[in-house]
Amino acid sequence: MMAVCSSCGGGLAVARSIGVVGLIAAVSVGCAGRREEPQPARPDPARPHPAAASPITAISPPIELVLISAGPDVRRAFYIGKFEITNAQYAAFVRETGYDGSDHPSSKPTEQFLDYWTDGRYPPDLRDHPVTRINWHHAKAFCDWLSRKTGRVVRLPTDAEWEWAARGRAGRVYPWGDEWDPRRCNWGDPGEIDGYAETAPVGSYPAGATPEGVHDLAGNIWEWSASKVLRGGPWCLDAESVRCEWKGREDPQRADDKFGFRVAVEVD
Ligand SMILES: [Ca+2]
Repeated sequence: MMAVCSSCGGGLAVARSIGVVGLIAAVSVGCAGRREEPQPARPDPARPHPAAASPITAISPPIELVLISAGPDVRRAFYIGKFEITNAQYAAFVRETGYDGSDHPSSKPTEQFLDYWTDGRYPPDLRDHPVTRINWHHAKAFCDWLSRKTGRVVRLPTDAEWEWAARGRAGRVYPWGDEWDPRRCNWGDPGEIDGYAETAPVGSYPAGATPEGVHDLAGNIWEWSASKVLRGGPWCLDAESVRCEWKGREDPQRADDKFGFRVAVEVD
């Protein structure tokens, strides 16, 4: 099925991860979806308490991590980024390596790669916004660099890991619980409710975090997973499309202004 982003007119195939065929998402910007009064985030008793995980301090700003336990489809505990990777963090990679967005040593840079930056610098007001205009290869290149730099295994979360982190054992519909709340994430509202017409600084919705403290798993940007599936729904789609079970499928070489990522780190 195809969801059309009204901000760009482009199509993005979206599928429910639980095999229901024929679901059609309302996708226009400003589509309110179901609006209900906010509910408090419910702790998931089957999940561990938030665990202190050592942040990755090899770059600035450091990358904060949250420990996620093993689960039915995730055999080993892992760390996941508390936030999406920001422009400032991605800039540390570009600055140190001179990376130009070439997918492979022999290829040309992707035309859209960081095209909102100027001379290798991000717009100052977007410092803490998620980096966008990166394709799957650009996200992986950052992870590979950080693995070499830290000696830890830094990679994109698998599709299963992402979903487990977002939904927990309770199988939450949204990271915070089962009830839609238009103020707990950056979705297709043009900013009247959620405050942002496009990307929001990471961590802008603490009430939308999971019980373990992982932020922005609904909305803000589509996040590349290791399996090249996009998760989380971006700033331009409706409530239905930022549910934890939704997936986006795109060309891994496309660097859209709604595509970014967060890291996973293997537990030693
Ligand atoms: Ca919004």
